[in-house]
Amino acid sequence: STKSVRVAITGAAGQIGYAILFRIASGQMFGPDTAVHLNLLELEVALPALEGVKMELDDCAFPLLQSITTTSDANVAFKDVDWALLIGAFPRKAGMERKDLLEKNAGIFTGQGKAINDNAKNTCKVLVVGNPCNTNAYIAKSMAPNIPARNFFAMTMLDQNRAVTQLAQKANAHNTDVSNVTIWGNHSSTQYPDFYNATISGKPVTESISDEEWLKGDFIKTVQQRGAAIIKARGLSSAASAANAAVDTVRNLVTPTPEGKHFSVAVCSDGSYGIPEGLMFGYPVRSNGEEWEIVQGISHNEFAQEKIAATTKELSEERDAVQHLLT
Ligand code: NAX
Repeated sequence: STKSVRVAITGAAGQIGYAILFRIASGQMFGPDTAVHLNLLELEVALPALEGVKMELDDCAFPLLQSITTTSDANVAFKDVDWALLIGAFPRKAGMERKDLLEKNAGIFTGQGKAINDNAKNTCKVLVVGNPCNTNAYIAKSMAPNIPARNFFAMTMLDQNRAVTQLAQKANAHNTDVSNVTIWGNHSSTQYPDFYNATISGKPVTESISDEEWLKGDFIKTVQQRGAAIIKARGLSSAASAANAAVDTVRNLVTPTPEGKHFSVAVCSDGSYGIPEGLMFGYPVRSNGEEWEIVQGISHNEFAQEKIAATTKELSEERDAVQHLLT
């Protein structure tokens, strides 16, 4: 018998949903030997559109795709799932304060955290993409005591991929030459894309790119503001690249990480690098295909320490803003 995985995807009729479902169903997320069951959750108003997406999935006749469930009931969507990809979220509207955005989304992620707790396998893994993704993951984790805290993740891989390509282009290298770029902290404009500990063709980035002012300035700013630049150019936020990063994140977690390499994902802090325990913090992580660990022993200069302090402060404030809702 072949292996199979049951995956819930929320916001499945949205932009990222439209880009990710076909990649999951084709085997790009769980590999060519794993059959896939899709549990698709949407708001009731989006169920007709979701039906159209289901028709297109049917029309691909994917060999690995075993079943498609569409629903607006979170208890149905998370029933017996091995993975939950939480993509649907309340979008930021013009004039909305960050606090309003946090509270709007807290409503969604407390409910989904409970529904995961009550219905998913207790080995379920949860990747949050919907923004603010670190704190949404913190909320879902807090509401799901039956699921180990280490099974919750928030996505910083799109930021890593953006950073890798910026470094490669600057150094006239290929993106496969760039390794071990870590996105520290929040998936937000306070993130710290760590170039000091990254390498190009096995050597420190600063050997290939001597312009350290560019690295400390425009490079970081470009990565931090890439989302806004995409919106400006396309009129819509990043979708295919976000879906690609979610595929990368899950693959990185379910595949042994090559020796000497690591990748970026936000996980529940155990206090590593002085970050408050429990925060969903972007770290360098390695996996053995089953379990993951935070890479230890990376050193940070004063510049990096300041950046990490700023993103830690922002995440602590986000946590404090939603804490009263987690009962
Ligand atoms: P869309 O607005 O295209 O799609 C979101 C979908 O979620 C909609 O179809 C909506 O009906 C659905 N939805 C809303 N509330 C729901 C709920 N309670 N249950 C189920 N479905 C619900 O957004 P899209 O472009 O797909 O982006 C989705 C989220 O990803 C946004 O929050 C966005 O900010 C976030 N992103 C996160 C990124 C990251 O790197 N972590 C990058 C890309 C993206 O910006």
